[in-house]
Amino acid sequence: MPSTMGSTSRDDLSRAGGARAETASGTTDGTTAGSTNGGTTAGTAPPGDVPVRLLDEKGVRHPDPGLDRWLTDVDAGTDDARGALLALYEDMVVARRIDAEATALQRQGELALWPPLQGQEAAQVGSAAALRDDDFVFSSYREHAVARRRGVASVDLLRVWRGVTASGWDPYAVGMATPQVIIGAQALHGVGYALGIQADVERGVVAPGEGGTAAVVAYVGDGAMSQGDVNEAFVFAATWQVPLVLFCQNNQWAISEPVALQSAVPLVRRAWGFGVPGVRVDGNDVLAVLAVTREALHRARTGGGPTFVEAVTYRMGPHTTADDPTRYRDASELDVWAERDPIARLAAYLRAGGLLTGDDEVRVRAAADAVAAELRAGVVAIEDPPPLSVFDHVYAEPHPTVAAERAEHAAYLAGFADTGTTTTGTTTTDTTTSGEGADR
Ligand SMILES: Cc1ncc(C[n+]2csc(CCOP(=O)(O)OP(=O)(O)O)c2C)c(N)n1
Ligand SMILES: [Mg+2]
Repeated sequence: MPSTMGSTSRDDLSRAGGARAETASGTTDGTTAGSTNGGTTAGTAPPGDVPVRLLDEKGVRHPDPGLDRWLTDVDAGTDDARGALLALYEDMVVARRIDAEATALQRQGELALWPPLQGQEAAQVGSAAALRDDDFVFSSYREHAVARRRGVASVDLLRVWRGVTASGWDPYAVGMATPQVIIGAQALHGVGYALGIQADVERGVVAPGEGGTAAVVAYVGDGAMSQGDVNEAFVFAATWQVPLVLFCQNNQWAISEPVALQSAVPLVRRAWGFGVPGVRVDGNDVLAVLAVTREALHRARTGGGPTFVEAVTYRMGPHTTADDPTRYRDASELDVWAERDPIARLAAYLRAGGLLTGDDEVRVRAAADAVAAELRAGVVAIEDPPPLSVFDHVYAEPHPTVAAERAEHAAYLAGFADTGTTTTGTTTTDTTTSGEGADR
């Protein structure tokens, strides 16, 4: 095989990815506001490839009967409606502030790693705002704003990334599983949970609430769409018609691989091939995201089965703090997407309607700074767990291999210690310092 073949075609695709990133949101010509799908976001025919949108890049609101009917609360023009809109704005600002603080904490050695969400605030806040308390979320590692909206305390968002625990929160307390790092696995977990909801209702274990049953949202990335797990999840979800929303944040990149490498067609078209209705939405428009997610959840709750949402957005930062995106993407791409910033867009809309005053902006900024300060103080105060506690929860029951590895590591650690007391795990009682392993 010619040795240049792979790299040549890969470069071509990379460029295609850049071009697609430029056109994917369809926001350059200003013609795409509103639904392109006859007023319904996921009907019987495949939707267009142009994302549906309610707020254009300048923050101008374009009416759309098909989507507007899901937004009567935020459109009502009442104090409550203004409060709801400001809450969306504040959640996005605070999410970005937490993200910046976490990135700084990683740079200062307080976190091992951090996957930034900057640019994806509208996709996350808008979709999470559509959820009920009894719904359940399965996410990847980047959905910090979703977790916060579910009720996860800010400092708990960072525990895993400090390397001190396997889960920063109790999934059942907030209705959101521990973030998944195995790409796409959470799509199958979501299908399984949704099957459980279905079974509980069918057997009368749980009665549907007002507006229908609980539902599941599983968040995946554009890269995850190439994983077997996600494709299997589509098959099961469609076959069993489970109450699931598969929410894809197409942020244009899977680490250094552009979305054009994952799919020759818009990702949303894949869903229809599985028999799952799909909608492509401007992921930087929080109102459109809220509307399409509400519609999808309504379908799920009322026996209409799964829906796929492709939220077209952009990862403004690196994949993680261990990544350097300047090695694989043009700075010009960032300029294009900066013009589509989700927070600036909502702010422009609110300001134009007199819904966001200067005082409001000062208050929101102060609230975000307070969250960041509390976060920093909380994170640096986290104590390291005993090193051997890493073995405690590998299996629920004792396991000989884990026990052997644990003993070996205890002996190794003892070689460094004056006393054995600092190296013991939470379940060990052996604090002796035999000196064994000191020469390893
Ligand atoms: C099964 C599996 N394969 C590969 C990886 C390595 N990996 C980590 S993140 C990532 C890219 C994921 O991209 P995408 O799904 O678009 O999500 P994003 O990071 O953009 O949010 C890969 C390949 C992994 N974690 N799991
Ligand atoms: Mg991606």
